[in-house]
Amino acid sequence: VKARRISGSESLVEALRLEGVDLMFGIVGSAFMDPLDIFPQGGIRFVQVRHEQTAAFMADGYGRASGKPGVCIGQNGPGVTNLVTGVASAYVNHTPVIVLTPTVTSQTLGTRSFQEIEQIDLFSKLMVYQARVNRPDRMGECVRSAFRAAVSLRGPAQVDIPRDYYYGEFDEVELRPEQYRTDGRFGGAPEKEIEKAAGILESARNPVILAGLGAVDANAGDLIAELAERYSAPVACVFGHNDAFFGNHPLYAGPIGYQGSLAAMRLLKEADVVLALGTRLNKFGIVPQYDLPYFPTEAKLIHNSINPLEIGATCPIAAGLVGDCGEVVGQLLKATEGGGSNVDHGPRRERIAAEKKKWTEELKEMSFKDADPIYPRRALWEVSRAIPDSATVVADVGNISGSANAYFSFDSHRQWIAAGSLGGIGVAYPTALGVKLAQPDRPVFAFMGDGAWGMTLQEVMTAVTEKINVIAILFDNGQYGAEKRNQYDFFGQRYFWTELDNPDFAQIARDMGAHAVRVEKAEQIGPAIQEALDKNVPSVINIVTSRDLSEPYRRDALLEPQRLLERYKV
Ligand SMILES: Cc1ncc(C[n+]2csc(CCOP(=O)(O)OP(=O)(O)O)c2C)c(N)n1
Ligand SMILES: [Mg+2]
Repeated sequence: VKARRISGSESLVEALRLEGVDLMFGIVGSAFMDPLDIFPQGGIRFVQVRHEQTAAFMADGYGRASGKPGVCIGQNGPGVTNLVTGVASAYVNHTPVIVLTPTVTSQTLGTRSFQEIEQIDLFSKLMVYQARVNRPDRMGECVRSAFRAAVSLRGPAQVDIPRDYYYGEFDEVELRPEQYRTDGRFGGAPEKEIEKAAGILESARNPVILAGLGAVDANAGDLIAELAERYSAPVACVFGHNDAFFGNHPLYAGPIGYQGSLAAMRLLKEADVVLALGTRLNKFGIVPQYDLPYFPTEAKLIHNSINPLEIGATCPIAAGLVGDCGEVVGQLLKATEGGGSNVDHGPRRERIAAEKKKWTEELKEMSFKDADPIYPRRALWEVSRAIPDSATVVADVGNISGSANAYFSFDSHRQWIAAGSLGGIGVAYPTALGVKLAQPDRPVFAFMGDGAWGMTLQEVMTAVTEKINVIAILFDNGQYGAEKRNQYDFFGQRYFWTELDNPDFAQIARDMGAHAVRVEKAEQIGPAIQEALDKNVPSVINIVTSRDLSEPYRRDALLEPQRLLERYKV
């Protein structure tokens, strides 16, 4: 291949174009104005947000919804520090994201110049890869390395670019992704370990399968279904990954974890073998729910993760399977061919169906309580009935949006984008904007509380200008409910800094150009959602709920206050 004569900016844009990047999220800044000028010719649509935190969340949402890296950028200094929370989110979510951080000129690096901070140090614990371009002709190479890392190590990768390197010319060869990286998929586990795991599976009478992000990443749902059918094993989704298995499958048991499905947890509790697929079995995701300690400590655990550091890290294992979830399930299918005779299939399936039926009735009973305005769980129930099966849902952290866990199931992967392990409020709406750009043909909903909404509502302007038709479902209870719940449990119902004095959010959204309604009766929720779907424009449905609170996120991390000094006694 012949090299072509190219400038620094062109090298950057070409590297992105050849990766197939057609979207970038950020706010204009002089620090990258030169390449920005040629984004259109490079086929890159620059999506202009109102806060760089949104840009990073959008890149995470885009990455999670598409499997391809999202790309974000910010002005050196403040634009880059504004990216941090979204990047942290992508890091803990294992999302491939490219973070471009323009920096001060190479002549002034390290002189505490205007808008200079140590951007490499700043992100050192939040990236799977970092490179500072150290000469213009290495621009493209650094970008390619970032993609290689983001795709194969699953996380954010940073390219720090001194802003004088957009200029100057050099020769560069055109390289396509298949020439410098793989698609990031890894192989299966060693045969010896597979044999061991197969033997354990064969010995089981009540095996239960848990599925996590690895199943989504590997698109392994159908293979998992095949294995589940062989053993009539219920499949539960681990916390935060309700789309790791399919709601329309008879062996789907529901999600475990915070306010999840009691059917799934009761079935898991009596498992003699647990096959955990594509998950790290994070402790937070298996703490007791509804007063039920449900994780079976006596069961034999077969643990699969793509990351060897996660295997056996939280629960003792009987077998560990390092490898791609899809590959490993394929290996297990082969190794157990003709198996499954140890299980009483008929009674087992009846039991699973009965547990699911019982839980649906219990959930309905928990939801149908009279309140004025709407009881929060009633709102969740109505929303779950009104949104179409094809929808993707992005949920925030919060007492109400968190309790959405048990109300929604999905028939394909990448339809449930939870708040993620960082656990920040205000993630859902910006993440959903990125999700919608990755899945333009699906209706995309974002659930969040009024506290979360206060952090992100300015992005309705982004949705309107960029025509990103996300439907925001705002559960407005006039409080930081999840934290208020802790004050109820641990602080003698003294409520401090958890009250919110809200404006008319629907009116504000209309002023920003969105379709918005305020809903105060449960019966209005379904029609309001239908109307927003029909209009297909950026929409905000402000559901006013009562102040009733569901369970706290955790009871294990707070204690009764100790006040020894007179001054601090209540
Ligand atoms: C960025 C961030 N700040 C603060 C917190 C602590 N926090 C957790 S839940 C919560 C309250 C959420 O209130 P809201 O969004 O209104 O939802 P609700 O609990 O009322 O349903 C807060 C402040 C957090 N998780 N993330
Ligand atoms: Mg609230």
